[in-house]
Amino acid sequence: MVPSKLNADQVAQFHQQGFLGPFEAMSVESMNSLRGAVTELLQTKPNPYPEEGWHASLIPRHHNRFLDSALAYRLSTLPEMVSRMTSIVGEDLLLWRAHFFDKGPGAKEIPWHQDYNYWPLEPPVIISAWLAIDRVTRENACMQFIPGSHRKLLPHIKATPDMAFLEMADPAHVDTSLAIDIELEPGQFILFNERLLHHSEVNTSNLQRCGLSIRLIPPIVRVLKYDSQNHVLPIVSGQDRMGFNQTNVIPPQDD
Ligand SMILES: O=C(O)CCC(=O)C(=O)O
Repeated sequence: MVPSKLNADQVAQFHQQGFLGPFEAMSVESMNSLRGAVTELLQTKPNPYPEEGWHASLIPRHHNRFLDSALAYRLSTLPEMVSRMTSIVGEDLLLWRAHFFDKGPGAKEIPWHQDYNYWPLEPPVIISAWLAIDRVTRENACMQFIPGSHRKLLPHIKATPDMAFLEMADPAHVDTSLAIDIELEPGQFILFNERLLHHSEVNTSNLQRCGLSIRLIPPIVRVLKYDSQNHVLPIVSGQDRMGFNQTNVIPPQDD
């Protein structure tokens, strides 16, 4: 089956709100059947093990596992997701990063932030998808968005120690009364812009809350700082006509 594209109205809606979705990348049953394998993966160390400490929230076991795991590569490149992402940033796309945000009971709050603030990309053009591994609801700290907030860049300041990140959007500029909950079933995903304000609460439930954030860039974007010695960007759609980034990689294969 040919994977779905977005129509012009949907692309316009994405530009207006800074996000779009949810959409289904795989059925609830299919995602549930992979849950055990994801848990096992997140317990293994990637090899080589990247240096730590360059970003407080990025646990190496959760970061860029598409480089060493066929399962993570598959989840990061699901056709129904990548195809819709091409509708927003064009047919040629590289997989820059993928990170499992695996929030267990008691996991810290992720502060309000715009991803743009943190990223070593020039120009900072990117499309993100957040793919639900678990059922994510308000109860287990689903992501929250502020629609339309991508139209303004906000100052980011040092985060308070109770937060999962080192920097956060200055609370004086964030109107949390506008926040909406992004509740998703396993296998659903939401697309969002690199400037959209987003956040998630402390997970006060006894439920795990895992999602995979997938970041694709068009090849006109240059990565200014790689995440680890083995960080390479697989071409996941079209071709790389620029050659700015390291793309020469054979993705991990299922046995
Ligand atoms: O999973 C979360 O709660 C936050 C994820 C996030 O900040 C992101 O995907 O950019």
